[in-house]
Amino acid sequence: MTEKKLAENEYLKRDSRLLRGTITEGLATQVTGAFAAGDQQLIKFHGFYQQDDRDLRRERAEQKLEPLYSFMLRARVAGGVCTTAQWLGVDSIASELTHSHSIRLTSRQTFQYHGIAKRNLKTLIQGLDRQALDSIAACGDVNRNVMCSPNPQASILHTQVQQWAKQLSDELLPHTRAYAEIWLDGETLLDTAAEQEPIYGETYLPRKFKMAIAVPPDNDVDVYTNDLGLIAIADGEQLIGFNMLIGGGMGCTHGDHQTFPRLAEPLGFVSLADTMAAVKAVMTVQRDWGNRENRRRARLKYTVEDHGLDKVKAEVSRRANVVFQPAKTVTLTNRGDRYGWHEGADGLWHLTLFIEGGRISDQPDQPLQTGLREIAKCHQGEFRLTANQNLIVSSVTAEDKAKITALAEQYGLLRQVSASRGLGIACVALPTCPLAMAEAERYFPSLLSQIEALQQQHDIAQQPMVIRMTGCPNGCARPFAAEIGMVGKSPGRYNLYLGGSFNGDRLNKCYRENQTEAEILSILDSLFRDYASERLDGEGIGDFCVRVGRVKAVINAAEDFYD
Ligand code: SRM
Ligand code: SF4
Repeated sequence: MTEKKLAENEYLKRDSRLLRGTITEGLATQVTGAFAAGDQQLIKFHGFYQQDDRDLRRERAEQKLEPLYSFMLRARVAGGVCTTAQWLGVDSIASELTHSHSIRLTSRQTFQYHGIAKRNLKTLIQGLDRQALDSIAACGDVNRNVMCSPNPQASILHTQVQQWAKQLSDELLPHTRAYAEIWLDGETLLDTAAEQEPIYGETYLPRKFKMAIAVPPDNDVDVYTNDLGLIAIADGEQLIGFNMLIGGGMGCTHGDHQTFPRLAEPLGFVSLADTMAAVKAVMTVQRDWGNRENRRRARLKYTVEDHGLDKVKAEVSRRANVVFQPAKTVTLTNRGDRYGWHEGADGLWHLTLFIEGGRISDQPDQPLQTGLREIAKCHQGEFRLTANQNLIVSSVTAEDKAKITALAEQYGLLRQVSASRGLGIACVALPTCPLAMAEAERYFPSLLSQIEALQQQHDIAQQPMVIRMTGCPNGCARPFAAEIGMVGKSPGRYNLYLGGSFNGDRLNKCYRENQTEAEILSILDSLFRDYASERLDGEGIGDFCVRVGRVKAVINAAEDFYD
């Protein structure tokens, strides 16, 4: 029998000596700002990507210069919790060691730096290490940053769930010492043959793996879009277990109907005692059954589609020695973050700030980065990053509240935004993302202003709408789980998706392809007009689109998303 040809990355991982490759040699080479092609894949497991400024590509090529290479590094911050002391370190690293000088909060509760020169990578990673932060497994074919509902004001349960996010993150880390060796001057293992990766094995997972924990009634982490979602189940204020869901993901490729976004489906309820074993079993089933030939079909969502949920569930039960109970009844109603001050169940106060596009930099009208730095200097608590690219100044005592409010006002951090803008997310896209087909972060705010004007015109400005934009169909701002999604097709053109549910439990569907700004606004104008006059009491715009037949409901993604 001839051996199946695996995806190129499989051989790279196998031959990398547990993620070492020739990264050390590449780091020492000064003739290029880049790493060797194979290492460019391996560095992702260490938390960073090679990029170049796409705005400058043509100019550099005309000057016969190599692209202006730099690196994007993503940290791992389980559940998004970072002390203010850590933040000060994170902030000074941005100023000293990146060209962008900014910090970018991501849609998975962590932060990224853009514009790091190769020569600064090691210093930067060591700087993070001094803050007890790292970037290992922030990217690559491993379990990524574990998300959890960050709103500590809502209930005591959040503390318990946060501990679970941390525990899952720690337990599922790769065991390779490559990160410590290369970046932290750890002792070099001469005989790497003896080194083991107990969960992952030498070829790690077939693809990235994502996990999130939601605390009902909030679905602020978009739990259904993860490979593995956990919904916290409590008895009173005590966490007793989770409804476990598997097989979610957003990424797809325009024109390739073998790929599609999908929402996670329930396996059932697991007690706390069984949770870790069940999570590990899901990961090892995906490790062993996932598609290693075609990376476009390699996520757990396709393993579930191809083998069937029942078969995957039976194998997970067998490996974990867990019997899933029927999923408990829960209702998720909220999306997004609750801006402003809120008192927590523990009597402490939490201030949620709107950070447009997650970008933390100083702008003339809003010195955001300086403002957060000043708050971090005088507040001994935490900053919590949200899955909507926002930030919570967390655990403030009643006595300190006035001081924090004054600073937030002084630096223009208390920006009031419309209900829809407050729910909006856009991915990074241009100029750094190599996969972007159109703008997102840089363009979304101005498009939203025009959408807000239409909402006002039709007297529906108070109606919260989940509107999201990405520069390509990889789905980094989870656009297919929005009520209105816009996905880049080419410069200035987007596919428009309608009909997702407000709480994120139904995908949207393509309404029109390849639309210009004028075309999008014209469609929304007529949609908003109809919605204003025909909507039912409490009906969201996504549900409306489905009820009046603008789009068909997507019930089964594999069958309905493209039909
Ligand atoms: Fe993403 C690739 C940015 C969340 C699906 N994503 C990328 C890269 C690294 C481009 C690349 O491969 O070279 C982007 C870097 C842009 C830049 O310049 O910074 C990128 N993704 C982001 C972030 C920063 C978007 C943001 O604006 O916040 C998010 C970082 C999350 C984090 O902290 O870990 C981000 N990416 C997501 C999400 C949302 C989520 O996870 O909740 C998704 C959809 C969910 C999913 O995974 O299905 C997502 N990113 C992708 C994909 C498609 C994966 C797939 O299964 O097809 C790619 C491309 C790939 O992996 O080949 C991708
Ligand atoms: Fe880049 Fe596409 Fe992700 Fe946006 S959705 S950051 S354009 S990969």
